[in-house]
Amino acid sequence: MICQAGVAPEYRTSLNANEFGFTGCAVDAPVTAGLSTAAGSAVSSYFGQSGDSFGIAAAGADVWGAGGQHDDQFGSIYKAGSFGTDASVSTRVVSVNDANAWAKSGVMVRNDTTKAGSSAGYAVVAVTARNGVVFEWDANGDGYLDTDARASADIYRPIWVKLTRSGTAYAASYSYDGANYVPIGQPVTLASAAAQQDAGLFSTSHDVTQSAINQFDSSSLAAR
Ligand SMILES: [Ca+2]
Repeated sequence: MICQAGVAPEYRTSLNANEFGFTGCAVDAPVTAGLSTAAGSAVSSYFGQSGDSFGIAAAGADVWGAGGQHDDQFGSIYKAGSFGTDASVSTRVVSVNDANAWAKSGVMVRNDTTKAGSSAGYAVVAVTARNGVVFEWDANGDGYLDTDARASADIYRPIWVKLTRSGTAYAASYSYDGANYVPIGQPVTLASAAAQQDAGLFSTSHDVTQSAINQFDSSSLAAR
């Protein structure tokens, strides 16, 4: 079992987690040393790892806070303080299983991933369930994503997503092969971004009543 059943990390797989349904697992199910998990303000959030493959199931409303909406509910597996002023974080989103069209999984950067709804320096690049790929960022630094750029993509196949920081500029891109990346929108500047930030994977189901396991592999969470 994936979480607290005493199975060694190398046997924790997202497929096992799926089979066992995550029921009763702790929110802080362990991942390998050097990685952390954060539940954001998600209703439930469960994590699994096997090598560089990860699974996240997170029931949350969304990660979006514009137009009167204030949602920052997600699950994240991340590397604290790994993201400097010349860095990138990427992963291959193998599956986005959640039912809502705006369920999304991808990479997340912010000053402090544990501080949902308040930490600035915040941006994500994600594959959605049925709305292509998105680059969303917190333009005003209030800890909620409020601006986005979108691109159509074949979301029925695995897609790499990447967020790169060069000084104060953050650029998003996606790829089908992990080598040839296509930009999503233009580079942006994030208000109140710290010199060293947290970076990692995240998922939100866009539905507080349900979540599915979303799988990632080929992840690069270390500073470039
Ligand atoms: Ca904002």
